[in-house]
Amino acid sequence: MTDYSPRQLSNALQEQAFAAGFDLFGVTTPQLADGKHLAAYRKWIDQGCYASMDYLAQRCEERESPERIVPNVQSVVMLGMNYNTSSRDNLSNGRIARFALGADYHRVIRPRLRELCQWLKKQVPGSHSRGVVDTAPLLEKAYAAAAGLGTFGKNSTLINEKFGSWIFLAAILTTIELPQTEPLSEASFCEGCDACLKACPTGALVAPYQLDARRCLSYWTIEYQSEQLPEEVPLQQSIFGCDACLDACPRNQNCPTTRVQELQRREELDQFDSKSLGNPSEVSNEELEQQFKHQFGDTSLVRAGLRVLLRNLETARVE
Ligand code: B12
Ligand code: SF4
Ligand code: SF4
Repeated sequence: MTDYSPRQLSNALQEQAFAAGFDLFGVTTPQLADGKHLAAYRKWIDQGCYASMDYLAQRCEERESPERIVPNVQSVVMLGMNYNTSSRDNLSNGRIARFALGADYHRVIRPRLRELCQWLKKQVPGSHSRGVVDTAPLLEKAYAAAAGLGTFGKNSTLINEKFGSWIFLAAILTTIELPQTEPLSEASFCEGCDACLKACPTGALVAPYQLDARRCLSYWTIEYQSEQLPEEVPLQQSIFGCDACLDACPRNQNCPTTRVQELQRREELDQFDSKSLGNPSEVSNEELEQQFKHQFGDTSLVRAGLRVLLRNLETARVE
């Protein structure tokens, strides 16, 4: 066991995290000091804004108590990883959101979190830490704001002063007590601006800080799994995810690009279409699937799956 003070331990953990490719680090308490987040979440669920993402409604209570994720949790360490790639051009067959141009971020982040938890265990034997990225019922943006990683933008993303919205969030819940970092002042980023609300092609940002997933193209192109999209969904050029409200944000211009190798833009995505996987009239569905997994198996595209992507490609309007 290393004889660190809580402050030294926190500094050393930050160093480990930065060496592992994270760019932002902060610590907050398990109970959110700002009650509006949980209230807003409940309202969001009650109003049905989660669309068909039932897992968000099912584990509603757990979001109020991270104790249920890690018993006796004392600190929530929030981490941010810059995923910005060089500015995104239109792909030849539509648009893939920037977060999905490299490897699937879950694959990139999870092993790094595991290593950090192991490192913590070595420093404080008997402690327990768990890393989460999306999978646990945790309001990641609210915790990141509380830990001072950035503030909420009206587009509902967490925005950092240097990296803009182009950051993935992850958390380590730990039984170790670590000194907290300070939140930033809330309203500063968005004062006098509503560019994201104007840019959203579907009116999914129904009010500042409020996104209705039933209107959001990110939801329709990734999460909605049915054979056909409803006719009224204006896919425009989106084939996977949507960045319109991020691209429009003055905070998201000229941000540094990621230093994580796996998150670099994958060139083969520029040519992504059904033909790049093989001529559908010549190859079986099974071969097409295999080819898709072979080429894109480590990217986020597999979350939607080939069938949904082909549906989107067929529906998207390419200019
Ligand atoms: C479900 C989900 C979605 C859904 C719903 C999005 C949403 N805004 O909630 C869909 C599929 C649409 C989606 C889309 C995207 N997602 Co998503 N998604 C999630 C997930 C799994 C849960 C989010 C959640 O709990 N939403 C519930 C609602 C109630 O939360 P909310 O909209 O943020 O509402 C808060 C604010 O309204 C705030 N609030 C209320 N009133 C007020 C008033 C003021 C003044 C303020 C300041 C705040 C405030 O309180 C609410 C609760 O905190 C998180 C991971 C996680 N576990 O947190 C990733 C996450 C939010 N997604 C992420 C990403 C990258 C995206 C996309 C950019 C992907 C893309 N390009 O297509 C888009 C962005 C769309 C957008 N404008 O938000 C990142 C965001 C990183 C960041 N910098 O913020 C996350 C954190 C994943 C990660 N681990 O990095 N996503
Ligand atoms: S991701 Fe696209 S559809 Fe969803 S709120 Fe932002 S601009 Fe609107
Ligand atoms: S576009 Fe303007 S209002 Fe929207 S998040 Fe960015 S700064 Fe805030």
